[in-house]
Amino acid sequence: MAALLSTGALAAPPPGYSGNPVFPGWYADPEAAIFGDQYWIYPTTSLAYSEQVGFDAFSSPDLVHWTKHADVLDMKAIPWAKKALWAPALVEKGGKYYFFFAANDIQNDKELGGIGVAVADKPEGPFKDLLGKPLVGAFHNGAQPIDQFVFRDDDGTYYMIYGGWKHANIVKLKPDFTGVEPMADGTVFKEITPSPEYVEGPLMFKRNGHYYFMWSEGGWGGPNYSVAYAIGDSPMGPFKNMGTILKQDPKVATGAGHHSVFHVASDDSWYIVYHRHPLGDTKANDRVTSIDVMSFDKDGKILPVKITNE
Ligand code: FUB
Repeated sequence: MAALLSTGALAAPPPGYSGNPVFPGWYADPEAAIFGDQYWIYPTTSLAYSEQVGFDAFSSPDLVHWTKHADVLDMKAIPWAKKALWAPALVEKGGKYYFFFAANDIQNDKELGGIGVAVADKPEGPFKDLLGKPLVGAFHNGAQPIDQFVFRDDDGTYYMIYGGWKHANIVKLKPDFTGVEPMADGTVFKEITPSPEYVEGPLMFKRNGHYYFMWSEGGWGGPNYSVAYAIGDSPMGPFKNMGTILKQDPKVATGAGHHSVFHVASDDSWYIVYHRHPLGDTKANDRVTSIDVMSFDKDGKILPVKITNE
């Protein structure tokens, strides 16, 4: 998602700002966005593929009190989708809200599927499919078309970074989000897998002129799922691997990963929003959404995140 950077209107939440998980229910792959004076989280409804047929969203003025918006994008509004709606990415552009999602299982079921985009007039929807077909509907460079993240660079170019199955690609989006177009070097699907450990869940932001590329690694659904990052001077890399910054704490929760980030511009505070498994619960889809503080050292390195129940 590209909307993680606030315009400065929001104040940072007070210390001890929340309680983890931040809202009840099995919700994974949380997308963090700031629209106007509200924080938003758009998660995957974490159920079996056949039951992942819609998305709820949550809004908050303060990262403490959350309002649920049920069914903001329903599978009925996506003619080509049959199941497995995954991993939202949200962008506001020109007064419209764009909801990128993945649908169906092209890997196992060999059916039409992949990354789609829906549009609405409000952050709470209702969102409707924009294209009538996937935006990216096939494997390229070995990357499964899931887990898309939309990054807006300073020049106004929108890139989509995506990929499961241990490969990550970057594509340049057309300005109206109806497709992809070649990048400066003529490439359409450029592989930027940052590490042999990369699994899925990419995210990018820019800070002090550097591009931070984050991702999830470790076993899917397992206790060692974690988040690592790299830094580069361009969205296309090359990237220097900086290591793991979010992982399980056997006293708090396991399988912490597939995250996104809130940046509160008014005081330059950062929060990581991620899913994790409750202690003692080993079911892969039993995932809850949590928020913790993310901070940087003086050289711009991300410090290891302390996961909490606060
Ligand atoms: O929620 C479905 C899948 O689980 C996502 O696509 C992956 O990133 C993993 O979190």
